[in-house]
Formats: sequence, structure tokens, C-alpha cells
Amino acid sequence: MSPTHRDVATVGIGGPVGSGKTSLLTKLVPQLCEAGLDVGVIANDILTQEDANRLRDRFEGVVPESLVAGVETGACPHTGIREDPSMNLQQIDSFLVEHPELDLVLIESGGDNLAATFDPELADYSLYVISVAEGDDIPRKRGPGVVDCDLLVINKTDLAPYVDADLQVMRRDARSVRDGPFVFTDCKTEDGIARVLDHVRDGVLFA
Ligand SMILES: Nc1nc2c(ncn2[C@@H]2O[C@H](COP(=O)(O)OP(=O)(O)O)[C@@H](O)[C@H]2O)c(=O)[nH]1
Ligand SMILES: [Mg+2]
Repeated sequence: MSPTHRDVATVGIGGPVGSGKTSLLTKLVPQLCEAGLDVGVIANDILTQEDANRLRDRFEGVVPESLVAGVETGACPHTGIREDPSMNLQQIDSFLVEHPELDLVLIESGGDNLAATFDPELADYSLYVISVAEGDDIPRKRGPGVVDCDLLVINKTDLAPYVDADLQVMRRDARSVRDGPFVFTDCKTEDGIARVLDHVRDGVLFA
């Protein structure tokens, strides 16, 4: 029987616009491929292929072009990952026509608030990416994305001194609002990326 989206592991990457979701993808995907996995990537965008095109350029020689897709949600991208994930699920099915060996699909979706959560049918494991530059009070605002994701990623730690963000406060608040893990990252130096990869591997591939 031909494989369907149910046979492929999926990781959702949500978070506010500009927090570093695409940057994180560009760090994670090559390492997952290096580990021998066949990986596909979907970027949810309202009306454009902007993110998908950027990812295709970045992944040249790493991920086949036909495994990088933009899903144009035509509305708030959250709709496509939470209320009606069918476009994303269909995209995974289309990947499988040419690439039945596909192991894992990473799905990026941005939004302007803290509520972008993934339908569990679409994402087996979800990351939520915030940036220290949005203010160190973000974790304690208890947005559903921050609280409910499988792994909270607090990115751009390099910018903390320039925006008066107190990482100790963010650590304390992340601990208090979440039961699950969180990781501080700096996508420029790749600090913390290995820990994100460990969580993804444990959460999805060996679950
Ligand atoms: N200084 C710094 N800049 C970052 C970091 N991660 C991402 N950026 C920058 O932040 C901007 C938005 O990143 P992007 O990955 O496109 O965010 P997205 O909208 O969440 O996909 C880009 O200019 C990135 O180069 C980081 O850890 N540190
Ligand atoms: Mg992006």
C-alpha cells in the first residue's frame, strides 16, 4: 500500500513573525539529513511563496526542491495548521508520490500572536519559537503556544543585552508556566541547536 501522511513523522514550528522559525529550520534540516533522514519542509504563508523560496535556496544540494513547499493559506496561517490542516496534509501526500521514502516533514507557520498551536493530527511534535527581543515578559503571558507546545525555543539570546531582556527571568517564567522543556538558542552561533535536535529526535523519531 502506498504511504500516506499518517506514515510520516511531522514537526510543527510555530511562533510570532520574526522570532527565528525559518532560521531554526535552516539549522535543523541539514543536520537531520546528515543523520540519514529523508526530510521535507512546508512553509505556511498567507499569500506568497516567499519563505518557501528562501528555504529552497538555503537547502540547495541538501533537500530536493520538490520536497520544499509553500502552502498559501489565503487567510491567517493559523487556520491552516489548527482549524483545517487539510492543505498541509495534502501537501505531505503529494511529497510522498515522488518520495515514498520520506521520513519526516517540518512545518513552519507564523502568526502575530501567541496562540499559533498545531492540530495534533498535523504535528506529532511541536516547537514554539519566541525571541528575547519581543520582551522578557513573553513566557509569563501564558500564550497557548508557549504553554502547550512540546518544546519552547527562546531564540536570539545574543540580543538580550541590547534589549534589556533578563534571561534568568525568562528561565524562571518558562519553568513556572510549562510542564515541558525549553531551550535557549542563538541561531547565529548555533548555540542550543544541538539540544533542540536532541529533543526533536527523542520526541518524534524514537517515540
Ligand atoms: N541576532 C539574531 N538574529 C536572528 C536569530 N535568529 C534569527 N535572526 C534574524 O531574525 C530575522 C527573522 O528571522 P526568521 O528566521 O526569518 O524569522 P521567522 O519569521 O520566525 O521565520 C532574520 O533577520 C534573522 O537573521 C538569532 O538567534 N540572533
Ligand atoms: Mg519564516
